[in-house]
Amino acid sequence: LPPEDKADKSELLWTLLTQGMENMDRDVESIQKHIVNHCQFTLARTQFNLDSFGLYQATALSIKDHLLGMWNVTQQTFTNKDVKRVYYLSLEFLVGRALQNAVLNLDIEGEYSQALMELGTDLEKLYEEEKDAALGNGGLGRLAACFMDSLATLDYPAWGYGIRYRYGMFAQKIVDGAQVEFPDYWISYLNVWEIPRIDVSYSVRFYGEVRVVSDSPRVVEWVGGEVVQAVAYDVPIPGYGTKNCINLRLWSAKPAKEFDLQSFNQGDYLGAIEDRHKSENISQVLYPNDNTYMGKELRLKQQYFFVRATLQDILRRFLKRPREWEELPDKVAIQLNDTHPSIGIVELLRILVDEHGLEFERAWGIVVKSFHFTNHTVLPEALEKWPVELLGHLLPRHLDLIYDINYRFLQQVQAWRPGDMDVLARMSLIDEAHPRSIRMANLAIIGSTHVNGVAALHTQLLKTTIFKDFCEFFGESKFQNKTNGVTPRRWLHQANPGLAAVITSWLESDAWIANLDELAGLRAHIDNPELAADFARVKRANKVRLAELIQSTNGIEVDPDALFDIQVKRIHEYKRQLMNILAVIVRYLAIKEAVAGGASKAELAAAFVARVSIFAGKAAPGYHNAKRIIRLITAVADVVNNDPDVGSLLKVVFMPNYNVSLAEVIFPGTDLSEQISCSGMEASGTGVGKATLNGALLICTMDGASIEIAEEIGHDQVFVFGALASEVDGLRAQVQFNTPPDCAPLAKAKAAIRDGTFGNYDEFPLLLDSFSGRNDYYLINTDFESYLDAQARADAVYRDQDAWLRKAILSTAGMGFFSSDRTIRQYAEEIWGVKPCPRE
Ligand code: OAK
Repeated sequence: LPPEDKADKSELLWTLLTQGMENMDRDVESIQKHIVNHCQFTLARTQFNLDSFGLYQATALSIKDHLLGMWNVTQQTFTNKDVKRVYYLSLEFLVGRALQNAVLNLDIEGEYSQALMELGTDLEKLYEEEKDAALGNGGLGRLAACFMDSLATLDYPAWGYGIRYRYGMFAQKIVDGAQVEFPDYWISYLNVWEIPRIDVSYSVRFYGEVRVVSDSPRVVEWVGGEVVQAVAYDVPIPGYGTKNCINLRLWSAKPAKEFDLQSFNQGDYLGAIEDRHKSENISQVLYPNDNTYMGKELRLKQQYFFVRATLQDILRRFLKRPREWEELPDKVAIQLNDTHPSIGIVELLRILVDEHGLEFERAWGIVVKSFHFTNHTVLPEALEKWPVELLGHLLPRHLDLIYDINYRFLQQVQAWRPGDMDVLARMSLIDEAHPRSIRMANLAIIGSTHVNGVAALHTQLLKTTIFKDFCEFFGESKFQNKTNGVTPRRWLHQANPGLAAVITSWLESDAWIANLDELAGLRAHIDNPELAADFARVKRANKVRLAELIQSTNGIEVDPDALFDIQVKRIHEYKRQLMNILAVIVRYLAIKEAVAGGASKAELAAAFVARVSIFAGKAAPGYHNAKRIIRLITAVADVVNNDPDVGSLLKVVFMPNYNVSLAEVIFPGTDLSEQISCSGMEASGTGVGKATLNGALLICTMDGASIEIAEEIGHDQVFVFGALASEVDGLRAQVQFNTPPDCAPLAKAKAAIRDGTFGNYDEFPLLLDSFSGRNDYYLINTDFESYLDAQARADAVYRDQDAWLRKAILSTAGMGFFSSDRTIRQYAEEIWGVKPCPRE
């Protein structure tokens, strides 16, 4: 420890702090005392008012104390060794619950379980008391959370940075069959996991004007406007099998002191209070859009607020020792999780030029070397483009700098392709179409050293379509692939203890938890019927658990022996939940026809595999067609589930409020996982990894990560269908100019919707129109028959349970590559240049 820190502390304080940094007692009695202490002294509860939630809080607080001991030493180690750190900047972290994750990562579940049992409660019950931390929408946010787990587990010197939204992802209720949104006030009670750092706070300016201080050399300053404070809240992130514990720093907006003072001095007491509210608005709510961009000023405010605070924090840490600015990229790698934090590129440039007086070119060189950028979508509607006027009003100095960056960049482009005005227009940071806007992806590309996609096909598409010009200009080496992964700790070890135990016993080791490649060892036992029996037993138990949850949330009774066919993810047209429910309608109509034709029970059972079609997912509140799809699913469910002709041959379930905790119950109980996006449109998909890891079979298009998963587990294990990404453009042109008629089964399904079989809702004609004929942008008609065929193949295999189980085992066994540990190692080695830094 640096001796100067010691100077102002007494010897006793110094010694006690040093001893107290870690090694909390892990025996049952100490744990009990620790928990009870928190009940009494942190929560001020007595034996008369201590409920389960209080006990959960006290238990979590005691676990947090363990984490903080580890956290302190970890951070001190990073500082002492002066290592290069990676900073993961993300507007979203979809973490979910933390207690069980921490208990398992610390390998202390046995002790806590016993300690609580003796105190008269059940640890598992306390897990359920925790509210999900839902600071994210879907794939991108959950990926960030998996990455934090892997970064900690692999001992990387990493920090996550995000926003502490007061309202996370909205809670979804289904009212009269339709989605209704409710606010998710997740920190209404004490959030036990966070440490407020009132002393770590930075000011953030908005609006105002740029003043020229001197012309030569040119010096400007940004003054006036509004100033708010960003206050840090730290969340410790434990790794598995390591004593390292890293930090997730979330910023909360508070009124700035100067700002308040001014109002108070003017005697405007109430006005000042109002202004307090205004500034706190910034971190109030997570924007609930997934894969779409909403050009709202408050969202840009959030983005700038976030990067301004984060960069000040990063630079403060960097400047703790005397350094040259050129060393910044040797000590700091900043990863941008999509373009959402990309205004940070301009902010760092501004800090270096305006606040530290660096010459532009020198500063720009340092900036580019420090940043790296991940793209998560090729959907045009998701690419961020901020209107010039809006950005210039909110961040006037940044707009100047964007023009400067663009001017210099376009000169290079011009030299590269003299006279090619089209390429200049395409690569410019400014889209000249009305209203003129800033293309944040272009900014992120030219302001970063590396750009990556999240699956092989996606990266290929980036290089050949939306980022083609840039790839040719900068060369291929700037563009990398980093196929997504998921953390095996949460998605197998925690979510599926039954399967985890089976795997550990067959591999005679639990090394797979930290090294998922070990799963391949299951293949050696593939012909052993006892392994199949173990898999079958665990899957059935997980399906029973899921069936009980369906019974309690939806009031629908489902048969655990039926095939559980599951599509859980955000509702989006490109993901084609609509195609899924249309195929369910086809199945329903076929059952009805068979019954009408006089089929006996036995004949029905021979003709149809009993299925439960399960859906879950949220629609963005303003995304009308997504909401109509939910409406259709619930309408079909109402009819099918109450039709005595159908019985248990088919059930349809829409589970409300899909979130991380629900996913932890759903994936282990999945038989068949639907990954049926229109090819080329799902960048990667991560639910696919979670389901397959848990021994689900895959019905999928050749899209995103499914392609690589099929490769790893063997194409034979997967039910593939549909057009290839390379065929999609041609097929769309065909739909446009030579529209084919609906295939017969699709026509039938549509007719049933139209004739009111599932009720007469205003929504349905609009929904039908949205994908009929020339409007079929997502190629539902094109892929429909091949989808039905894949479903029939799945049914056939399900009838042969031995064959099914063999595929399920091979699916799990082939998932080693899709651990987020592998992904993170690749980022660390191929992009960031950071090395593991285990604690001293
Ligand atoms: C969200 C907002 C804007 C842009 C993209 C997203 C997003 O969540 N994209 C998703 O990212 C996941 C993680 O990389 C991918 O697995 C999904 O395919 C992609 O849709």
